[in-house]
Amino acid sequence: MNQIESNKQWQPTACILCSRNCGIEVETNKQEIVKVRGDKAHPISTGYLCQKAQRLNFYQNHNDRLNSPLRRCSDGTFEKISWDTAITEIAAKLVNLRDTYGGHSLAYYGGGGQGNHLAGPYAKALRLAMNTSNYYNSLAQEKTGGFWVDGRLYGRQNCHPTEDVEHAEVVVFIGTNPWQSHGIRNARQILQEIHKDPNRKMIVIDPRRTETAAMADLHLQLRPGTDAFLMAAILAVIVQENRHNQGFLEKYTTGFNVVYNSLISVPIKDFAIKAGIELKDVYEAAHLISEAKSCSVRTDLGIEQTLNSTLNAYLRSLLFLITGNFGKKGANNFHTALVPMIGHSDEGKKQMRSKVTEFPFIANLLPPNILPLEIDTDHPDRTRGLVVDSSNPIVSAADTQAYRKAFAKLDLLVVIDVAMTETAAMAHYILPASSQYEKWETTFFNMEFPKNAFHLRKPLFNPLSGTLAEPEIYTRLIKAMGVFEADLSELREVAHQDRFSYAVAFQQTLAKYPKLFDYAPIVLYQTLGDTLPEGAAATAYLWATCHQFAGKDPDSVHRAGHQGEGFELGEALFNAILSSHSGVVFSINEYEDTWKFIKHRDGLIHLEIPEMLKALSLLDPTETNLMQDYPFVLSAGERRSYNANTIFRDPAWRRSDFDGVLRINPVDATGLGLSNNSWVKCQSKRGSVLARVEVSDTNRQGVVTLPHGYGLEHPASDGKRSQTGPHINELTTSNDMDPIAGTPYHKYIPVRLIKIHGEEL
Ligand SMILES: Nc1nc2c(c(=O)[nH]1)N[C@H]1C(S)=C(S)[C@@H](COP(=O)(O)OP(=O)(O)OC[C@H]3O[C@@H](n4cnc5c(=O)[nH]c(N)nc54)[C@H](O)[C@@H]3O)O[C@H]1N2
Ligand SMILES: Nc1nc2c(c(=O)[nH]1)N[C@H]1C(S)=C(S)[C@@H](COP(=O)(O)OP(=O)(O)OC[C@H]3O[C@@H](n4cnc5c(=O)[nH]c(N)nc54)[C@H](O)[C@@H]3O)O[C@H]1N2
Ligand code: SF4
Ligand SMILES: [Mo]
Repeated sequence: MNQIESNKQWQPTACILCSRNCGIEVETNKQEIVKVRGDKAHPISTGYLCQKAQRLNFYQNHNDRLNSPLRRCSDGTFEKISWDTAITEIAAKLVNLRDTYGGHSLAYYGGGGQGNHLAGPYAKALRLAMNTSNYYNSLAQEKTGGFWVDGRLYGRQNCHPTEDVEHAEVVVFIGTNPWQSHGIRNARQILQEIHKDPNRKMIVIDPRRTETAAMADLHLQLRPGTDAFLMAAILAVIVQENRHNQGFLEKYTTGFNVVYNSLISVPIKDFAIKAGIELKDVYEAAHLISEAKSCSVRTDLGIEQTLNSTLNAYLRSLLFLITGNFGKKGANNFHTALVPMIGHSDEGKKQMRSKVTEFPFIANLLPPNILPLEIDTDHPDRTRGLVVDSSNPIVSAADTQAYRKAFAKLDLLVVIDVAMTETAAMAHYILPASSQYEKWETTFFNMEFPKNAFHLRKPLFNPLSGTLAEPEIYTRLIKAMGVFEADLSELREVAHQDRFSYAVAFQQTLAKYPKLFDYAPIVLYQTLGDTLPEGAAATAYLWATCHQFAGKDPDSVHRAGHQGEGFELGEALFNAILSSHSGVVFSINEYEDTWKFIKHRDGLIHLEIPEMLKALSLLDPTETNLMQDYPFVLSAGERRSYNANTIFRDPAWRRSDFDGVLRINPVDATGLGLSNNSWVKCQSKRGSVLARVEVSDTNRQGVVTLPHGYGLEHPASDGKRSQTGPHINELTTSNDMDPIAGTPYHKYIPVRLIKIHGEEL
């Protein structure tokens, strides 16, 4: 690559700190990002950004950046090795494990964090070379219960609804704080718009009076872990008062009668008491939702990482479905996807399961909660080799202790990351990746509807010396494993002629070597890639993707302004994406198109899910979930102004909340003799962490909260490593998970608090 000159000009790129991936413009100086502002030309974020983006240089430059492949020595230290040695040794070990114990002895974890998804198809090719389906990902710490429900409702687990919050008359936020977490586009701007408009209403269901809840017309500050009760009570009011949308239900759904019979018998008052919500507020919520011209329901971790996670996903879907808020403006809708990131796992006879715990795959994923159990056992089919990319499970998955013990037993742990993470520190081999500002990159978190966009980012800097981009790492590994042997020289030549001839030759090559189909992204990388702008070879598979998408849905691509028919349209889309700086609208749909995305043969939504109706019937309002001696519920992993998963390692990036305070209600604090800046030991049945106290009347009594993304180690300039803030997954356990989806109860951890005196610290 040519030297990318240090540049005082504003250059477009994206923020990589959360799934929004707002378009930004940055000013750089040598390898530094010195100024950041919103990019008005970005088709979705249109200039929006939050305070965190200003700190991006702490991601690009810090003392924990990796700059050489490392191999663990017998004394536990690491030695630098060459790329060739690393690739050859890792490939040989993967092949050996695969051929000795079977592909199922290998697993893959992560693969693209919040903003680096370009390598996804290459990682998939590596899994094929490893001959394994074992794929663990943080999405299976949150969304898989929802995917499972979607599979039943709509026919496939990748039929994924999104929320048109922007145009909804009534918005319901359940277990999410978009003011901080930004799960919706331009969150603060849109929340302000709803808040200021007297004709629109916002309902928030959250045990904390969050920044979002404080803006709501109706805040239902429920007891943690009781959403299933509260949502069931709201649904019951709707059906008892005949407020469901009969016309919609008849036209678009089946199974409502059975659902009706379950809901009609819900003891509304008992459920409201269980949730700690006044009956009149349950009725008000039911009335607001059912009377709205349009209503959109947006949910997130607060109902996913807690009791009844999968049932919660079902009930939240019923909220918008039985009121007919689907397939129209301001409601919930499906979205398009240029490169789909959600898969589908068949249930029934063809259902795939993990080998040791026999946990079923959902959306082709296995939940991180079961991984320690899949490794740390004598079972002959246990997991023995693991590749981790863009993830730090030692900190971010439930049960750090179980993870440490299990990872120590692996025959092979390979970590691909930009930084020396806690997970990398346990690896046999560490492979240093170029940062997201040193390579072509993109996000697949494009979940907008009816207008959806894709942003391919160009590098701002040359790769840090010693690092490689993941597509190159995967390609080298796959080749060294000996599974990819084909003479591509002819195809490479044709690539330099014209794209149509290339398309024909590409098809012919795949027909000649059918095995190559699995490795198509690599074929494209190594042939068409040669003809793309400097450094952009890894984007070559997007050419095929664009053709596929334009072939399937030409109308939406035309509406997005791309011209031509057939092959020309695919070319136009790819060329637009490749040459654009700030992102490209690739599809514009009509709201009614939503119905085309349903995958059930009858084209209807199947409302009846027997397992969920059974779970609903088993909800017992007299049951107490708290454990003796652990009187508080800890919600572990709050999103705040200065956390961003484990993406930033240098604690200096924070402008406030330096050690990640534990928030506690004033009444609870007084009872324990705590005040601001007191220190407590927060103890669960699994472990304990120390935290500084912040007394806050935003918390419901009995609920304490700790932030996500702390507890990371980072070296000071003298090389000495120290940990900042509480490492919350010391408190969580593998077994505490949803029975269907395996999602952890991070937001429902019974704990006790012990005041610590200065001298004990
Ligand atoms: N600042 C910041 N933003 C982020 C991230 C980050 O680390 N920092 N991470 C990103 C990621 S990966 C994700 S998945 C999203 C998550 O985004 P959110 O889910 O919005 O974030 P959280 O703060 O984890 O949890 C949401 C809310 O759930 C509430 N809650 C806790 N228990 C319950 C309960 O029992 N019932 C209900 N109804 N609510 C409950 C909490 O009080 C909290 O307000 O954020 C993304 N954005
Ligand atoms: N207790 C508790 N635990 C939680 C949560 C909670 O609320 N409570 N939230 C959960 C949720 S929702 C999520 S999504 C997970 C997130 O947890 P993880 O899946 O671990 O993901 P990140 O924290 O985003 O970690 C990203 C990693 O990618 C690396 N990275 C950054 N850029 C690149 C790159 O270009 N290439 C490579 N190879 N690596 C790169 C970073 O250095 C970092 O190590 O945490 C989960 N854990
Ligand atoms: S952290 Fe998220 S919302 Fe904030 S600027 Fe970055 S991408 Fe946008
Ligand atoms: Mo997440």
